[in-house]
Formats: sequence, structure tokens, C-alpha cells
Amino acid sequence: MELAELARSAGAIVADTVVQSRERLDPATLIGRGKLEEVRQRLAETGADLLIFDADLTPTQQRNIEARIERRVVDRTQVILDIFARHARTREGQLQVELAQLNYLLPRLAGRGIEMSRLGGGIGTRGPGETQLEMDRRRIRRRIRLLEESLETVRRQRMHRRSRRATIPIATVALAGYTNAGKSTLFNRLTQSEVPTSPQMFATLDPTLRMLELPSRRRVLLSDTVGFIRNLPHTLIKAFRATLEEAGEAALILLVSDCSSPNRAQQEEDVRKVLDEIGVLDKPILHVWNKMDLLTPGQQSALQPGEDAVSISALTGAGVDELLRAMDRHLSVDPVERVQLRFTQLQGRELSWVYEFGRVLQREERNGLIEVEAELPHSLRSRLQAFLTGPGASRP
Ligand SMILES: Nc1nc2c(ncn2[C@@H]2O[C@H](COP(=O)(O)OP(=O)(O)OP(=O)(O)O)[C@@H](O)[C@H]2O)c(=O)[nH]1
Ligand SMILES: [Mg+2]
Repeated sequence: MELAELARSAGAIVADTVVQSRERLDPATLIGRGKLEEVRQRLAETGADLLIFDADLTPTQQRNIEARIERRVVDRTQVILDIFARHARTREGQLQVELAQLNYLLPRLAGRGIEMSRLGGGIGTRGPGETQLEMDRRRIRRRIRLLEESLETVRRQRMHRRSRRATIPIATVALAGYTNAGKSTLFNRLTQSEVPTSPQMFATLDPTLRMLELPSRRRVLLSDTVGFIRNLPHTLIKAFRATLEEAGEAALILLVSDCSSPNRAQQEEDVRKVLDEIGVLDKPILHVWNKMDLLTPGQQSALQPGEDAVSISALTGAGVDELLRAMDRHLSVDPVERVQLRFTQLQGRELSWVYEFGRVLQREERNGLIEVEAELPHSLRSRLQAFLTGPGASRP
């Protein structure tokens, strides 16, 4: 069960699982009175000290249940926040997690206030609990504003870096997919990097970019980033918007899924929902069916990838060459073209772009001029319009 995996990734040991299917949910405690009693007994028997709900609880529900079972109660969002907090490494990641945590906490504080003011003062008086709470709340709001400002700065820096990147035209390919699908494993294989990978969920929080060369010799930037999950808590989408926006700048999205998972279709759908929410569903998407090695030969041959999908194993490397070729095909927004160019000795910067982002087929030096035949992505060709010679030189 997914919640059990989440709990383990957050460092919990799962003692027991209780399932309730109920048409009508109890507004006060979500699950019914009888079920709650059963849960209370199971907690006592197993000695568990924490109850995790696979749903989002309102602050009031959380308090009511805690009062009834006399144990700490957390909901799914809180578990995910905990995992994120464990895995945030960079300053930006830590700011984003803290912001999400405080936004989660704020309305919950209000609920506690009622209790505290009851404890603290009589009818009609503002008890010390209430005053304390107001102070806490004000402090938290101040901290939230500060975090939002810091993140806005980070976001501007990121945009700035992106626009600097854009002056050197190079397409970004973004990895997206459910948590644990194998994005980082694939990233490492393609770019010979060592981003940490792990069977725990949400191993990656911080976006990473690396250069990658495709079979056409075209270079792209590959980005690895945070994984998605069913009902990704909204506070997290909001906090991680800057990170997720990387996908928005991509020329191509690789939607990685674990084809050995019985929930593959559902997970893919969930990822599409988040992509839709951050407004990038109109980008070209190449589906990558990963973990093919876990399928039986029969299951493998039943896979029919088609034009928009490739089946691979990031672990063994099977299918990866085909994936690279497919990436080249899907980057049709910036196709590679063969051109002839002429530079003077003073135009070394532009010439170096040709070497860096294209493939030089031939080079000759004549009367102090450098003549080059090369294959270039269309975007770079447009920028080097003034240097084109030979056929098609005046074509835009
Ligand atoms: N058998 C098999 N295991 C794989 C394959 N690709 C990845 N894994 C394993 O799946 C687990 C998750 O891989 P990651 O690369 O960390 O997954 P991710 O998508 O980056 O996950 P998050 O960063 O948590 O979103 C790791 O234990 C990997 O070793 C594969 O092709 N075959
Ligand atoms: Mg990862």
C-alpha cells in the first residue's frame, strides 16, 4: 500500500493497517465511532504510538481523533511534508519545505487555541493561551512572508539563469514522473552522474541539470526534479512551484513511469494532473516505461510502446539507445540542419558556439577567414544568420 511506503520513507515502522470503506464520512472524526474504537484497541495491542490517516484531516477532525484514541494523529500531507523535510538538501529546498509546513500548521494552530484559551481563562476574558496564540500566529505569518520573499528572490535568480541560458540556445529536457519511477536512475545513466537514488519515496527534491549529447550530436540540458504523487498536497505544489516550473521551460518532457507497478496507469494520470495544474501539459511528451527488467518476457512483448513511448530499463540500460533516438525525433521544435558559415578571427565567440552546440563537419582557413561546414540546431542557425554562406544563406 502506498501509505505504508510513505510512512516507511518518513522513518516510521508500520505496526498495523486498518481499512474502512464507508459511503458517508463522519464529519467529526472521518471514520465511524465503532471503527475508531477498533483502531484504539489495535493501537493498544501493537503498542504503536502514532496513527496515520491516508486522507487529509481537518484540524478539528485531527483533534477529535487524538482526544478519542489518546495518541498522536497525522494525515497523509503531514507524512509527505516530513519526507520532504528529511530530503531537502539545498537552501531552496529547505525554504520550500518550511513554507509548506508553516502553511499547514497555521490553521491547525487556530484549533488548538480554543483548547488553550479554555484552559487559560474564564468566560469573557482573553486567557493567556489566546494571547500566546496570537503571538505565535503573528510570528508564523511573519516567517511565512519572509520565506515567500526569499523564495521569490531564488525564483528571480532562477529566471535570470534561465534567460542567460537562453542566449546560448540549448533545449532543456525535463524528467517528470511519479516518485520512485526511476527518474534519477535514468538521469545518472544518461549523464554519467551520481544523483542519489533510493527505494524511498521523494529521494530527489532539488533540481539538477546536466548536459547530454543526443545521437544527432545536438546537446540538451537534462533536468531531474522532484517526483509526483497521487493528490500531491496543494501546499507543496505551491511551495515547489519554482522547482516545478523548470518543466515549464522544457522543450520536451520525459514522463517516466514504473511499468512493473500495478498502478502504472493511475500514476501516469496523476502525473498528468500535476503537469496540467502547473500549465505544461501542452509540451511534447515522450513516455518512458521504465523497469522493463522486472517484467516477464511475456509481459515485455505485450508492451506496445508506439510513437510516443519507449520501454527501457534504467538499471540495465536496455532500450536507452532507442530512448536517445526518440528524444532526437521528439525535439522537432529545434531540428538539426546542415549549414556553411564564415567567421573572421575576431568572431571566436560565435565560432565557439558552433563547436559547443553543433557538430563541425569540416573546417578550412583561407585569407584569415574560417569557413566551417556544420550541423546546427535550427535555433542556433537563426542566431548565426549573419555568418551563413552557401545555399539557403538568406533563408530565415
Ligand atoms: N529493477 C529496476 N529498478 C529500478 C530501475 N530504475 C530505477 N530502479 C530502482 O527504483 C528505485 C527508485 O529509483 P529513483 O531513480 O530514486 O527514482 P526517482 O523517480 O528518482 O524517485 P524520487 O526522486 O523519489 O521521485 C531505486 O531503488 C532504483 O534502484 C529499473 O529500470 N529497474
Ligand atoms: Mg529522484
